[in-house]
Amino acid sequence: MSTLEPQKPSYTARSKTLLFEYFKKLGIRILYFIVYLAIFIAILLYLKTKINYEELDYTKIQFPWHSDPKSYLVPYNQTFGDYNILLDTHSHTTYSDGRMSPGKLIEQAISNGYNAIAVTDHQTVEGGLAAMKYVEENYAGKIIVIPGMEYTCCRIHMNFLNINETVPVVSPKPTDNDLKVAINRAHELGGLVIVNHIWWSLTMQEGYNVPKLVDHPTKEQLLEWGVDGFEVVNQNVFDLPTYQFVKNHTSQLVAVAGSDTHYPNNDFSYTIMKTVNFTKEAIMERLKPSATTQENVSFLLEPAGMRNVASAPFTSAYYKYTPLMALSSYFENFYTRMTGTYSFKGTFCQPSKTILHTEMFGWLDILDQIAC
Ligand SMILES: *[C@@H]1O[C@H](CO)[C@@H](O)[C@H](O)[C@H]1NC(C)=O
Ligand SMILES: *[C@@H]1O[C@H](CO)[C@@H](O)[C@H](O)[C@H]1NC(C)=O
Ligand SMILES: *[C@@H]1O[C@H](CO)[C@@H](O)[C@H](O)[C@H]1NC(C)=O
Ligand SMILES: *[C@@H]1O[C@H](CO)[C@@H](O)[C@H](O)[C@H]1NC(C)=O
Ligand SMILES: CC(=O)N[C@H]1CO[C@H](CO)[C@@H](O)[C@@H]1O
Repeated sequence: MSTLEPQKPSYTARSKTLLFEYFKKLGIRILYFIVYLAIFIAILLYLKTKINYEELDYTKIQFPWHSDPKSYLVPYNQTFGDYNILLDTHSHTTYSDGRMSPGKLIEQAISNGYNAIAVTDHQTVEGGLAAMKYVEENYAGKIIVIPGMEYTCCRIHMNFLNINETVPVVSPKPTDNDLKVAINRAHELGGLVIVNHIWWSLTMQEGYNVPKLVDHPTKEQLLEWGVDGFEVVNQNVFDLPTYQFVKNHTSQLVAVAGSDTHYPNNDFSYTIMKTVNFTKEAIMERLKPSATTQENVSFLLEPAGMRNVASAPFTSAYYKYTPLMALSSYFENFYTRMTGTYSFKGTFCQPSKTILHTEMFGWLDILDQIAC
C-alpha cells in the first residue's frame, strides 16, 4: 500500500493535463468552425449585394386583356357627369426606377382602361418623351402621353406634367428658394406642378422616428409658391385631409389620382374629365386650376384594385441563384441594415444604421452541442 500511495497525485495531475488538452483542442476546433462559418456567411451576404438577380422578366410580359373601369366604377363625386378621359397622372419606366420599358408601361395602361397617361420618371423627362414616341409609332389615337418628371428630393416629391425638358434637382435637400425656382421653371416650360403623396411623405420612416421626407413644406406654403394641385389618390390610398385642403382652394388647386406604377401590379384609380378634343393640350387645359376645375375633373377609385394582373416570367438568373439567396436571406435575420429613404440623387436621406439582433445568437448554443 505504501508504494502505491505516492502514485495517486501524479495520476490525477496527468488526467488533469489530458482533460485540459482535450478542452483546448475542442475549443480551437469550435473556434475554427465559427471562423469558417463566419467567412461563409460573409461571402453569402456579399454575393447577395452583388448578384442582381431580377426576379421577374417584364420585357416579355403580355397584357392580353382589356378593362373597362367605366363599367363598374362611379366618380368619387357622384354629381360628376359623363367623362371621356381616364388619366393616370403618375408612372415610372426603366428611365428611372420603374421596371417596365416605356412601351410596356403604355401597354399596361391601355389594358387597365386608361386612355391617357403622364409618364413621370424621377429626375428626367426622357422616359416620358420615349413613351410619347412609342405611342406615335404604335398606338396613335388610342392613348395620349403627357411627358413629365417627378422632381424627387428629401423634402418633397412633385410631378411636373407636360414639360419637354428636365428641371434639375440641385441637391438632396433643396432650400425653399431652390424649390420655388424649380416650380417656376416648370411653369416656364408650360407645365403644371402637382405635389405627390403627402400621406406617404409624412408617415414615419421605419427605424428613424422621423417622417420619410423631413422638413416637407406645408400645404399653405406650397399654395403660396404657386403649385397647381395635389395628388389626393396615390396607389390605393385616398388622402382625405389633402383632398379637403384642395376643396378649400378650388380656384387655385386641382386634385388628381395617380397610380405611381413602377412594375405591373394592380392599378386602383383614374383621374377623369371630359374634353372636347382627344389631345394632350385639351387634357392639360382641363387640369389647369380654375373656378370650374372641381366640376370638371374628378376621379374613380377601386381600393381592391383591378381585376386582371398580368404575370411576368422568371429570369434564368432567378432559378440559378434563388437557393443561394434564400440561404443568405436566412443569415440576414441576425441584423437589420437600414439606409433610409433614397434621395434619387445618389444618396440617402437619413444616416445608415445597422442593428444586431443579439437574441438571434442563441443558435450558437446549438452549434456547441453539435461540436461536442
Ligand atoms: C417644348 O415645349 C415648349 C413649351 O411648350 C415648346 O415651345 C417647344 O417647342 C417644345 N420643344 C420641343 C422640342 O418639343
Ligand atoms: C377648410 O376650410 C375650413 C373653413 O375655413 C376650415 O375649418 C378647415 O380647417 C379647412 N380644411 C383644410 C383641410 O384646410
Ligand atoms: C379642339 O380642336 C379644335 C380644332 O382643332 C381647336 O380649334 C380647339 O382649340 C381645340 N380645343 C382644345 C380645348 O384643345
Ligand atoms: C360634388 O361637386 C359639386 C359641384 O360639382 C359640389 O357642389 C359638391 O359639394 C360636391 N360634393 C362632394 C361630396 O364633394
Ligand atoms: C372649362 C369648362 O369647360 N368648364 C366647364 C365645367 O363644367 C361646368 C358644369 O358642367 C361647365 O358649365 C363649364 O363650362
